[in-house]
Amino acid sequence: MAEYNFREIEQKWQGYWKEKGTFKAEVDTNRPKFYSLDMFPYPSGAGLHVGHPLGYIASDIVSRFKMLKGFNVLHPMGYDSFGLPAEQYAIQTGQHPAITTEQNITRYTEQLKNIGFAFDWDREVRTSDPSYYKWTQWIFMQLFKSYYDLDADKALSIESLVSRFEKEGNAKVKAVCDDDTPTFSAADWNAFSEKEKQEILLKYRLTFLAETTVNWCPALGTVLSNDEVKDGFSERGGHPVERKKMMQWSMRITAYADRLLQGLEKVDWSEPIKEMQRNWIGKSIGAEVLFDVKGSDKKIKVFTTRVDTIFGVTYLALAPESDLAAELVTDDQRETAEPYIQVAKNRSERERMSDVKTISGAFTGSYAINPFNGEEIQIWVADYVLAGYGTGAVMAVPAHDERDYNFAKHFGLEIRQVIEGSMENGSFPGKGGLIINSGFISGLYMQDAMNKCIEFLEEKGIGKGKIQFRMRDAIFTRQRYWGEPLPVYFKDGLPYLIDEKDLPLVLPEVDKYLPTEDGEPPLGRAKDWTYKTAEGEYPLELSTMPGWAGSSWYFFRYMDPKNDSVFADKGKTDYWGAVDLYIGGSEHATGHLLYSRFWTKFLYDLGVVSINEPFQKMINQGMIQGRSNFVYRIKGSNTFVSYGLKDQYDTSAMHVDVNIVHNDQLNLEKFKAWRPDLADAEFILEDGKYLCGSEVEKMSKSKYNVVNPDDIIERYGADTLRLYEMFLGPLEQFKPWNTNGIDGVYKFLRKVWNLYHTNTGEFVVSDEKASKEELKALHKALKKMEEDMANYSFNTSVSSFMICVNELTALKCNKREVLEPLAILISPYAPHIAEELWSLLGQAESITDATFPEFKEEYLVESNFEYPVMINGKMRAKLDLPLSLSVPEIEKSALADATVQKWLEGKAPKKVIIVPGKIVNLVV
Ligand code: ANZ
Repeated sequence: MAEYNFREIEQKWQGYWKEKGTFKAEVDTNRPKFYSLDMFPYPSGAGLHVGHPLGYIASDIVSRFKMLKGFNVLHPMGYDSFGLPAEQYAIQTGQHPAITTEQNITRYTEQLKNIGFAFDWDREVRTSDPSYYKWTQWIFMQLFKSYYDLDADKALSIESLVSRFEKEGNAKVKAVCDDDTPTFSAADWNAFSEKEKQEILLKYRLTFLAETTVNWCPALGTVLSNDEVKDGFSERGGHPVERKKMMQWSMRITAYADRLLQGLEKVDWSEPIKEMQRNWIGKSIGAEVLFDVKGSDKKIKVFTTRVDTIFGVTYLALAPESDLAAELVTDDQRETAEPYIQVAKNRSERERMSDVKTISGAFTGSYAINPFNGEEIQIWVADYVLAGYGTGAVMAVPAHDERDYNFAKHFGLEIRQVIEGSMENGSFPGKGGLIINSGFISGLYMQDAMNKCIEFLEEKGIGKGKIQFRMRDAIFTRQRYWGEPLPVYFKDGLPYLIDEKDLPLVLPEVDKYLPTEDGEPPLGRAKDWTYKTAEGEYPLELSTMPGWAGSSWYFFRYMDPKNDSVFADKGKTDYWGAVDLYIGGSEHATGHLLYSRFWTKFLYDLGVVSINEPFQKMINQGMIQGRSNFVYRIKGSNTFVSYGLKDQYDTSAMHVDVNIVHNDQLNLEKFKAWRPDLADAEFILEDGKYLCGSEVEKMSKSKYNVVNPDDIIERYGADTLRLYEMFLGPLEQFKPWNTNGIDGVYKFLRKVWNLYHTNTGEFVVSDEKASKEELKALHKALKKMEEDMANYSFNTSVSSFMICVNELTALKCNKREVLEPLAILISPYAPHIAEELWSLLGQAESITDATFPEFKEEYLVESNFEYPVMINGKMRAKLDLPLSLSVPEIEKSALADATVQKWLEGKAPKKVIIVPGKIVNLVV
């Protein structure tokens, strides 16, 4: 083979890896393990574009590098294959989502295989496969059968809770449960009916059914999670989202809030992602205070982080959604308050939160009593108070809280300063923290004052210290078809689990993928969607699980993907442990990454896995943006002007398909063929070319800037694609896909090829010893690779390969001693060409079985020095001498040199001055 024929080479080695099972991973306790994971894709209909494989290439390089370093590497790939797009498509076309999904997966797999990833394809998982979701359902069942015990600080079985209730009731049980859980004795419990008992247990179960306010998207016909809603619209499709109360399954993720927070300290993730999780969890330490309502037995509970400001409270404010708000409206306030409440209620919290400019609210007409000083204060309803946070009510301290301050200013309410520094003079809440004119806490500092207030509250039984989390329980159901059915049936209106032996509960067939006429989810259309027990036949749950269910534990399934008796064998999960490197987008910061941490901690509590945190190290790759190209049409004509001349005409810019532009030059024939209306297009060229303008934008079909990896591979090969994606810049950075530099990368690979081949294309390497320069060029690159791998810096390694290959080319190096390690060096990045060269070098095994060459510092130190030889103050010669020579040895070599002898004209120098490592000076 003469030329670098990437097509043949890549096909050959992809075939070889498949046939030999090169990347098959098995437990091997003699070797250290390395678990390298990519966020698995949702197989969409559009296929992969060049942005998708960026992270996969990086993790593949690390995986291959670790293999060369002797690690047993687990590097799997699979599909997150339940989800909305396939279902939307099914609604439009009637095609079963399973068929669409299968087609998309086939296409994705083909595209991924073309890139030459070191995936162990035998471990592929698909979340929509019944053999997979059997275990998603199983995990759901375990959550239903568990509660969170605060004394044990872990999940325990509901059975153990029931036996405590039987013996001692629930007064002493410290567990996470619904706020409205009643206190009962053992006698009460034992006297409860079966139905009553089940209702109580639902208040404790880690997954439970309850009426919840949800984000309802009428256009999509489903509930969405908070992270699927952006500014009041669905993230997918951009449809309006409303707040609505519905019976929903939830997951009590809040039970794990503290552990989710603490666990962040142990993982190696970027600080911004950790911070996003911390904010999402939102731990606040404060107090709850009960206020009496004047002339009523109603009470208002507020949550405050600054109970020390209690003497500065000038009004209370309630969320518009709270039932209490409507109840407290007095007759004389009805006319203003009621219409306000109606309007405010229908604005979602997010909408209200993002709209900080509009201040609106209304006085209810009722008064509350401050328990610290007996003062009567007005009760308002206000937009800025969120129903779902704390207690949905605030004690307002306008002097020290910005939102209260703005509200009080707007409505002319009292602003009373009780701490040094106040909003009135631009001081932030409680700066200084010294309490002034505040009854029994005057003269104290913030923390002491708070402690004293809490003591007072607890003594009087009107409040307590309270830790509040912003995070809510996660809603777990969707009124959709294409998801996991919940393994639940209903008896007397209460949910029960189906028998474990009946798993998987397979998704039934339906005639249409739409809700039923009575607004039930699509599963309501299924025939016989019932569960038969010895006692009778019961209806099954009609909602399905959300998108995040299957992706919350897939990393365990990869360890043991075919197991039918457990979700993954403990021996295997123990061996592979946590993911050592997780690469994926930062858009999952608060969704997937929290849910999977939650499920991992739960499985840990059950004792079925030994790890507490699933992802030890994570890198979030930046998005690859599109680089759009433009042509400029003279207005009202079909003539297009080249970029450099466009300002001389009145033109409008038009996106042009980047695939018919090369190095910004438009291919005129392809342009004419692109669309019928362009067939007779005319051009005004510059230097005989039509040059396009360019701009960086999101990669999208509508901007004609989508680049398909298949096209790049067809033209340059997968190795070029891999190197080029890494060469674009640091992995974490957002960067445009700019094909202009790709030729250079392709040429680099040809240069690599040519090092091992003669001009006539013969493979020739010599067994001669390599020179110092040759070894130096190689070892510089080896050293750089080691450093770069430790820092996950990929673009810099590509540059160092280029330097190395240029140096070796200049040295005309074809020594085996250098070219063998060179092939190993580049193999993680460009595995196909490396394998080919490796086999040409006479190696029988795959290059992945080689050992990464150790770099030796000794090759990097300069061993020789080029001495300038000065004769009577003029530089007359240069002498390349080892630095190890002594002064007399240097003198001897200098005097023996032919050029020096010529200048000395046979005379002996009068004076010899030698500075080792610097200069030789001769005076004659
Ligand atoms: C009095 C006060 C005085 C407050 C002061 C702050 C500063 P974080 O830190 O986010 O937990 N708050 C409580 N519940 C609320 C709700 N449902 N909607 C809107 N605001 C609410 O915030 C806690 C603080 O936010 C609480 O402490 C309360 O105002 C307000 F100088 O109480 B504070």
